[in-house]
Amino acid sequence: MGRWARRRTWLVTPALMLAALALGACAQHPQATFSPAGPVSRRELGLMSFSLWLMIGVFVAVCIPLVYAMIRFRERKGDQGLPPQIEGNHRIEVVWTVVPILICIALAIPTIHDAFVLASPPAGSSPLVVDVVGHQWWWEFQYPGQSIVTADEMHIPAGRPIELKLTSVDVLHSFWVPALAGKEDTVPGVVNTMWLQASVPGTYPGQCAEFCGTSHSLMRFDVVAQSPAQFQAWVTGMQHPDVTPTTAEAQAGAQLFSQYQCGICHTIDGTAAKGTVGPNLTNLGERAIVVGGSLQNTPTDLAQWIHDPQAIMPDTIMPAFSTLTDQQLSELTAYLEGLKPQA
Ligand code: HEC
Ligand SMILES: [Cu+2]
Repeated sequence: MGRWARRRTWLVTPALMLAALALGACAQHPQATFSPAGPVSRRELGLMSFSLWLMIGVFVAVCIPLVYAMIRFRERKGDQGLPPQIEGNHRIEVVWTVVPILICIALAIPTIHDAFVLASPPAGSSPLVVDVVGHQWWWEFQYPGQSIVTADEMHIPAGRPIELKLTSVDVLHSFWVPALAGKEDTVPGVVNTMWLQASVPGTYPGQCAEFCGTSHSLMRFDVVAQSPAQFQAWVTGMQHPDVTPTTAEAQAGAQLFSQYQCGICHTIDGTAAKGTVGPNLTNLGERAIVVGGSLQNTPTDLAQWIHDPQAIMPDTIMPAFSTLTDQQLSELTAYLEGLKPQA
């Protein structure tokens, strides 16, 4: 590389980096640690910002004397031999030993304090317990107190601590809702715990944060925080599903569902379908997303999924039902979209 080319690289690289930073700051990022939406993530961000500012302080405090020394004590024409050596200067040795120790203590105190605060929900609060199960490549949410099992969308009441007990049925996954809390691994045979809370109702996107195989990047979910009354309505609806098809088309779909034995893998509460290998489809018609948000909950998307799941989620264990005709697919999806709570 010639001298000019090298100089150009020096100019272009930082310019590109600055541009990337500036552009990165433009968009809205709901899935970002920097927009905390609950007490846990807010505390975590506080700790992160505190460390960051402290580090920036250290960086500046080191750079200023460094640059000063480089200029002030640079080699000049006529200099002879080495300048005076100060090795073993006690005062300087003490300063640069004690100051870093103080910095470490300043970092350790809030870190340890917050680690204890975040270890369990606040004393005296009555957290809602949700069991989270990671599967390749979808999330299952069980509400042991309410006898509810669902997938893709974790409904929670806003303003109340949620205690999560996390595990996995296959490989390591990591449960992460950046706006609400830090990550927690899910490990087969082990139950890890964490808690989170959403301050206000809203939909907070989450993502598996541990590489877990082919479709890892598609292993997404939503946390749907609702007002306590809305959440209670959701609970009641999940406990009282209406599984009677209302149209002839949906009726035919219900028959296809049992004929093709979808119930080997799927449960629909209130029917003979009791499989636990795949997501529980109770009240599926109520969900905004399916397949972790890779699809919208529309008849077209559902039909596409049943016809060829591999095209959407490579290596999923859901088999393709490619022999179903378009007519049969719309019957099946009419049945599934009709799965709603009792009116
Ligand atoms: C061998 C087990 C198996 C069988 C049989 C099976 N599925 Fe699935 N199904 C799955 C798995 C696993 C998933 C989750 C895929 C993912 O998101 O990673 C799934 C996902 C789905 C979803 C999306 C659910 C959600 O929560 O996002 C629908 C709808 C669905 N299956 C319908 C059917 C229908 C209809 C049939 C029968 C025609 C069927 N499945 C047969 C395993 C199965
Ligand atoms: Cu995963």
